[in-house]
Amino acid sequence: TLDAVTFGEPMAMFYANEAGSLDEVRSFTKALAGAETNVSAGLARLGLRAGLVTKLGEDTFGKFIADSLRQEKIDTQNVMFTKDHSTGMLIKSKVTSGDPEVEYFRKHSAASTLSIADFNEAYFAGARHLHFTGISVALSPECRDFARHAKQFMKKAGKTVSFDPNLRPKLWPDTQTMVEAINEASEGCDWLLPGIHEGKILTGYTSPEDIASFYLDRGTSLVIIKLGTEGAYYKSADAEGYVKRFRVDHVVDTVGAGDGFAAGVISALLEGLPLAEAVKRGNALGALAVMSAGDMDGYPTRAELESFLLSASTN
Ligand code: KDG
Repeated sequence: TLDAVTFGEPMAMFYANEAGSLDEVRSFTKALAGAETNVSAGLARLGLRAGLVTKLGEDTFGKFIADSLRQEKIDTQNVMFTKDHSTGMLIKSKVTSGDPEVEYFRKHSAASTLSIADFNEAYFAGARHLHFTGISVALSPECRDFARHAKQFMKKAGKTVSFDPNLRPKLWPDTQTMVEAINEASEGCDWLLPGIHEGKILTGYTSPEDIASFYLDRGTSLVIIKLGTEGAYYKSADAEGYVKRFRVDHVVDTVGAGDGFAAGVISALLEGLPLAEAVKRGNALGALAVMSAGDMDGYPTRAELESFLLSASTN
């Protein structure tokens, strides 16, 4: 059995080795990316059994991804291949502050063809928990149906479900379509993990308290809002609070922090840790993630997490 299953689009990523606009950069490093992939890698490094469900093209990037997933000890038994579509990829710029520029090459990718016909009940039934994100919902109508089906299947089976909105406006025709689809996807999920900026776009409210209440009123049992340098805020029916971020002296790259946060929170909640401790672990993985260039390079093993928690400062 698996501790957690997720589905989505792993991608080959090329991140710039030098600052500058993407068309001018000449040297890139190849790495594994994709929000759900990052979360499963984060869970696997902490020793949890995590499975990723996806479709890859029968091409070089597909092979690279399949090999990388195995190296990360992510379960690949439900990774499928197709001849008819290519594996997605992206390029990412290097910045000295703020978020990098990202360009996708993923239209009609193999992963975007994941459909209900591919849904493997036995595989999902073998997992304790489902995590998914708004990126999978954005990829295609087939993926959106797959997401709805997976969520309903896991809920019926009495499992927990977590959802990270992961708003990617570039993947949507317009804001209203995005907001409606993401709010629909969040319905019925147990744990919701939006960033504060995403929460504002999705609910129209500005404070973490109001954003959390919006979703609690609609049936979510726990909302955890990522506040960047302010840490995170959590709210459930009977508890709420702020948890401070860890101090980071030098931010190298912010991408992958939210996925690290999700892996930290999910692993801790599955282990039965108290809410505030789970959020703290999320903050720890987020902090470790921003200190390196790849999405997941900074995600810790269990031992690295423990030593970080002993030495890190929240001042
Ligand atoms: O969350 C990190 C992702 O943004 C990155 O790995 C690429 O999956 C990706 C996406 O669709 O933006």
